[in-house]
Amino acid sequence: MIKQVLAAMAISAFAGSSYADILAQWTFNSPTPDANTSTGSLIPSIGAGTLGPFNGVTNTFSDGRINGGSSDPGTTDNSSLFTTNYASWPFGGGIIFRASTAGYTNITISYDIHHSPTSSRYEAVRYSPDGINMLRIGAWIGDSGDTWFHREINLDPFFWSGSANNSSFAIMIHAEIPSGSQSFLASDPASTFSSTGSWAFDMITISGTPTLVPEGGTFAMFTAGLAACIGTVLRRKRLGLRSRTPFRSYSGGAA
Ligand SMILES: [Ca+2]
Ligand SMILES: [Ca+2]
Repeated sequence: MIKQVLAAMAISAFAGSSYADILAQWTFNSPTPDANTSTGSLIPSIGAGTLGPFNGVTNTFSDGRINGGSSDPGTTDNSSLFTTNYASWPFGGGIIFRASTAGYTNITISYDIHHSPTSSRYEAVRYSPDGINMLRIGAWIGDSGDTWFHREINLDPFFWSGSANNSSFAIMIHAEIPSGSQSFLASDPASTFSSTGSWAFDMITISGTPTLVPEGGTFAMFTAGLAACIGTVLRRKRLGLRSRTPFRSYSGGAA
Protein backbone atom coordinates (compact mmCIF):
# COMPACT_ATOMS: atom_id res chain seq x y z
CA MET A 1 0.00 0.00 0.00
CA ILE A 2 2.82 2.38 0.90
CA LYS A 3 4.47 1.64 -2.43
CA GLN A 4 1.22 2.56 -4.20
CA VAL A 5 1.05 5.83 -2.28
CA LEU A 6 4.64 6.64 -3.16
CA ALA A 7 3.99 6.00 -6.84
CA ALA A 8 0.76 8.01 -6.83
CA MET A 9 2.35 10.98 -5.11
CA ALA A 10 5.35 10.93 -7.42
CA ILE A 11 3.06 10.90 -10.46
CA SER A 12 0.84 13.68 -9.14
CA ALA A 13 3.81 15.82 -8.11
CA PHE A 14 5.31 15.68 -11.58
CA ALA A 15 2.09 15.63 -13.55
CA GLY A 16 0.57 18.81 -12.25
CA SER A 17 -0.21 21.13 -9.38
CA SER A 18 -3.32 20.94 -7.22
CA TYR A 19 -5.09 24.01 -8.61
CA ALA A 20 -6.97 24.45 -11.86
CA ASP A 21 -6.72 27.31 -14.31
CA ILE A 22 -9.49 28.37 -16.67
CA LEU A 23 -8.15 27.96 -20.20
CA ALA A 24 -11.29 29.32 -21.88
CA GLN A 25 -14.73 30.38 -20.71
CA TRP A 26 -17.72 31.58 -22.70
CA THR A 27 -20.40 33.61 -20.87
CA PHE A 28 -21.94 34.82 -24.16
CA ASN A 29 -22.50 38.23 -22.57
CA SER A 30 -21.70 41.42 -24.43
CA PRO A 31 -18.12 42.53 -23.59
CA THR A 32 -19.61 45.91 -22.75
CA PRO A 33 -22.93 45.38 -20.93
CA ASP A 34 -25.80 46.88 -22.95
CA ALA A 35 -28.82 45.65 -20.90
CA ASN A 36 -29.92 43.63 -23.94
CA THR A 37 -29.75 39.82 -23.67
CA SER A 38 -30.43 39.36 -27.39
CA THR A 39 -26.94 40.70 -28.04
CA GLY A 40 -23.83 38.86 -26.93
CA SER A 41 -20.48 37.45 -27.99
CA LEU A 42 -18.96 34.15 -29.15
CA ILE A 43 -15.52 35.34 -28.03
CA PRO A 44 -14.35 33.80 -24.71
CA SER A 45 -14.69 36.12 -21.74
CA ILE A 46 -11.62 34.36 -20.28
CA GLY A 47 -8.77 32.85 -22.26
CA ALA A 48 -8.72 32.06 -25.97
CA GLY A 49 -10.75 29.76 -28.18
CA THR A 50 -13.39 29.48 -30.87
CA LEU A 51 -16.99 28.28 -30.74
CA GLY A 52 -19.74 27.78 -33.25
CA PRO A 53 -22.62 25.57 -34.43
CA PHE A 54 -22.36 22.81 -37.03
CA ASN A 55 -24.55 20.60 -39.22
CA GLY A 56 -27.33 23.10 -39.84
CA VAL A 57 -27.82 24.28 -36.28
CA THR A 58 -28.43 28.00 -36.04
CA ASN A 59 -27.61 30.28 -33.13
CA THR A 60 -28.65 33.59 -31.65
CA PHE A 61 -28.43 35.04 -28.16
CA SER A 62 -31.21 34.75 -25.58
CA ASP A 63 -31.89 35.60 -21.96
CA GLY A 64 -29.69 33.47 -19.68
CA ARG A 65 -32.02 34.12 -16.73
CA ILE A 66 -35.14 32.27 -17.96
CA ASN A 67 -36.54 29.26 -16.07
CA GLY A 68 -34.28 29.74 -13.06
CA GLY A 69 -31.32 30.87 -15.13
CA SER A 70 -27.81 29.60 -15.67
CA SER A 71 -24.99 29.82 -13.13
CA ASP A 72 -23.71 33.02 -14.76
CA PRO A 73 -23.60 35.60 -11.93
CA GLY A 74 -24.38 38.38 -14.42
CA THR A 75 -27.81 39.81 -13.66
CA THR A 76 -28.43 42.76 -15.98
CA ASP A 77 -26.96 41.52 -19.27
CA ASN A 78 -26.76 37.74 -18.95
CA SER A 79 -27.04 36.21 -22.40
CA SER A 80 -27.00 32.53 -23.30
CA LEU A 81 -26.27 30.92 -26.66
CA PHE A 82 -29.67 29.92 -28.11
CA THR A 83 -29.40 27.07 -30.64
CA THR A 84 -32.08 25.35 -32.71
CA ASN A 85 -32.66 23.29 -35.91
CA TYR A 86 -31.25 20.04 -34.57
CA ALA A 87 -32.84 17.67 -37.09
CA SER A 88 -29.82 17.09 -39.30
CA TRP A 89 -28.15 13.71 -39.65
CA PRO A 90 -25.89 11.94 -38.62
CA PHE A 91 -24.79 13.86 -35.53
CA GLY A 92 -28.07 15.73 -35.07
CA GLY A 93 -26.17 18.98 -35.09
CA GLY A 94 -24.73 20.86 -32.18
CA ILE A 95 -21.81 23.06 -31.25
CA ILE A 96 -18.03 22.68 -31.36
CA PHE A 97 -15.63 24.69 -29.25
CA ARG A 98 -11.86 24.66 -29.38
CA ALA A 99 -9.12 25.82 -27.00
CA SER A 100 -5.52 24.76 -26.58
CA THR A 101 -4.70 22.60 -23.54
CA ALA A 102 -0.94 22.90 -24.16
CA GLY A 103 0.87 22.83 -20.83
CA TYR A 104 -2.17 21.52 -18.96
CA THR A 105 -3.52 18.16 -17.84
CA ASN A 106 -6.60 16.81 -16.01
CA ILE A 107 -8.80 18.81 -18.33
CA THR A 108 -12.31 19.53 -17.07
CA ILE A 109 -15.25 20.61 -19.20
CA SER A 110 -18.27 22.24 -17.59
CA TYR A 111 -21.30 24.03 -18.96
CA ASP A 112 -24.92 24.91 -18.29
CA ILE A 113 -27.55 23.85 -20.80
CA HIS A 114 -31.26 24.65 -21.02
CA HIS A 115 -33.44 22.01 -22.71
CA SER A 116 -36.69 23.21 -24.24
CA PRO A 117 -39.54 20.64 -24.01
CA THR A 118 -39.22 19.48 -27.65
CA SER A 119 -35.40 19.52 -27.83
CA SER A 120 -33.31 16.34 -27.98
CA ARG A 121 -33.26 14.53 -24.64
CA TYR A 122 -29.89 12.90 -25.41
CA GLU A 123 -26.91 15.22 -25.39
CA ALA A 124 -23.72 13.48 -26.52
CA VAL A 125 -20.24 14.85 -25.79
CA ARG A 126 -17.15 14.15 -27.87
CA TYR A 127 -13.57 15.40 -27.71
CA SER A 128 -10.91 15.64 -30.34
CA PRO A 129 -7.28 14.59 -29.84
CA ASP A 130 -6.28 15.98 -33.24
CA GLY A 131 -8.75 18.76 -34.04
CA ILE A 132 -10.52 16.61 -36.65
CA ASN A 133 -11.70 13.25 -35.29
CA MET A 134 -14.34 13.47 -32.58
CA LEU A 135 -14.28 10.62 -30.04
CA ARG A 136 -17.43 9.97 -28.06
CA ILE A 137 -17.10 10.36 -24.29
CA GLY A 138 -20.73 9.67 -23.35
CA ALA A 139 -24.15 11.25 -23.28
CA TRP A 140 -26.17 13.19 -20.76
CA ILE A 141 -29.91 12.69 -20.50
CA GLY A 142 -31.92 15.89 -20.11
CA ASP A 143 -35.31 14.35 -19.37
CA SER A 144 -37.10 17.54 -18.34
CA GLY A 145 -38.24 20.46 -20.49
CA ASP A 146 -37.66 24.15 -19.71
CA THR A 147 -34.90 23.12 -17.33
CA TRP A 148 -31.28 24.19 -16.84
CA PHE A 149 -28.77 21.38 -16.26
CA HIS A 150 -25.18 21.79 -15.06
CA ARG A 151 -22.69 19.39 -16.66
CA GLU A 152 -19.13 18.64 -15.61
CA ILE A 153 -16.74 16.12 -17.13
CA ASN A 154 -13.15 15.41 -16.07
CA LEU A 155 -10.95 13.98 -18.81
CA ASP A 156 -8.37 11.87 -17.03
CA PRO A 157 -5.50 11.72 -19.56
CA PHE A 158 -5.01 8.03 -18.77
CA PHE A 159 -8.44 7.22 -20.20
CA TRP A 160 -8.87 10.11 -22.67
CA SER A 161 -5.62 10.14 -24.59
CA GLY A 162 -4.84 13.44 -26.28
CA SER A 163 -7.00 15.57 -23.99
CA ALA A 164 -3.97 16.98 -22.13
CA ASN A 165 -1.23 19.20 -23.55
CA ASN A 166 -2.94 19.48 -26.93
CA SER A 167 -3.07 22.62 -29.03
CA SER A 168 -5.77 20.99 -31.22
CA PHE A 169 -8.15 20.12 -28.39
CA ALA A 170 -11.84 20.45 -29.22
CA ILE A 171 -15.21 19.49 -27.75
CA MET A 172 -18.42 18.66 -29.63
CA ILE A 173 -21.87 18.58 -28.00
CA HIS A 174 -24.60 17.21 -30.23
CA ALA A 175 -28.14 15.86 -30.28
CA GLU A 176 -28.21 12.08 -30.38
CA ILE A 177 -30.71 9.35 -31.20
CA PRO A 178 -30.57 6.93 -28.26
CA SER A 179 -29.43 3.37 -28.81
CA GLY A 180 -32.33 1.14 -29.90
CA SER A 181 -34.44 4.07 -31.12
CA GLN A 182 -35.10 5.24 -34.68
CA SER A 183 -35.65 8.89 -33.84
CA PHE A 184 -34.76 11.63 -31.39
CA LEU A 185 -36.61 11.69 -28.08
CA ALA A 186 -37.98 14.94 -26.65
CA SER A 187 -36.61 16.31 -23.38
CA ASP A 188 -40.15 16.53 -21.96
CA PRO A 189 -41.43 12.92 -21.83
CA ALA A 190 -44.93 14.23 -22.69
CA SER A 191 -43.69 16.02 -25.84
CA THR A 192 -42.48 14.95 -29.27
CA PHE A 193 -39.08 15.95 -30.61
CA SER A 194 -39.15 18.88 -33.03
CA SER A 195 -36.45 20.61 -35.05
CA THR A 196 -37.78 23.86 -33.59
CA GLY A 197 -36.77 22.65 -30.12
CA SER A 198 -33.80 24.46 -28.62
CA TRP A 199 -30.79 24.10 -26.40
CA ALA A 200 -29.33 27.20 -24.76
CA PHE A 201 -25.76 27.14 -23.45
CA ASP A 202 -23.99 29.28 -20.88
CA MET A 203 -20.78 29.29 -18.81
CA ILE A 204 -18.97 26.86 -21.11
CA THR A 205 -15.61 26.35 -19.40
CA ILE A 206 -12.43 24.43 -20.16
CA SER A 207 -10.03 24.22 -17.22
CA GLY A 208 -6.95 22.21 -16.32
CA THR A 209 -3.97 21.92 -14.02
CA PRO A 210 -0.51 23.03 -15.20
CA THR A 211 2.05 20.35 -15.96
CA LEU A 212 5.04 21.45 -13.91
CA VAL A 213 8.42 19.96 -13.03
CA PRO A 214 8.84 20.45 -9.27
CA GLU A 215 11.64 22.79 -8.22
CA GLY A 216 13.44 22.94 -4.87
CA GLY A 217 10.56 24.37 -2.85
CA THR A 218 8.06 22.08 -4.47
CA PHE A 219 10.25 19.05 -3.78
CA ALA A 220 10.47 20.02 -0.09
CA MET A 221 6.65 20.24 0.01
CA PHE A 222 6.47 16.89 -1.80
CA THR A 223 8.74 15.26 0.81
CA ALA A 224 6.76 16.73 3.72
CA GLY A 225 3.48 15.69 2.12
CA LEU A 226 4.84 12.21 1.50
CA ALA A 227 5.77 11.76 5.17
CA ALA A 228 2.32 12.97 6.25
CA CYS A 229 0.62 10.65 3.79
CA ILE A 230 2.58 7.60 4.95
CA GLY A 231 1.60 8.43 8.51
CA THR A 232 -2.05 8.67 7.46
CA VAL A 233 -1.89 5.33 5.65
CA LEU A 234 -0.38 3.63 8.68
CA ARG A 235 -3.06 5.12 10.95
CA ARG A 236 -5.83 4.07 8.56
CA LYS A 237 -4.35 0.58 8.44
CA ARG A 238 -4.39 0.37 12.21
CA LEU A 239 -7.99 1.55 12.30
CA GLY A 240 -9.01 -0.83 9.51
CA LEU A 241 -10.41 1.98 7.27
CA ARG A 242 -10.72 1.62 3.51
CA SER A 243 -10.21 4.33 0.90
CA ARG A 244 -13.34 6.11 -0.27
CA THR A 245 -14.60 5.31 -3.73
CA PRO A 246 -14.13 8.39 -5.95
CA PHE A 247 -17.36 10.16 -6.82
CA ARG A 248 -18.11 10.30 -10.53
CA SER A 249 -20.53 13.03 -11.50
CA TYR A 250 -20.55 11.99 -15.15
CA SER A 251 -22.27 8.86 -16.40
CA GLY A 252 -22.33 7.65 -19.97
CA GLY A 253 -25.62 7.28 -21.81
CA ALA A 254 -26.45 5.49 -25.01
CA ALA A 255 -23.60 3.58 -26.62
CA1 LIG B 1 -24.30 34.40 -19.84
CA1 LIG C 1 -26.03 42.17 -24.40
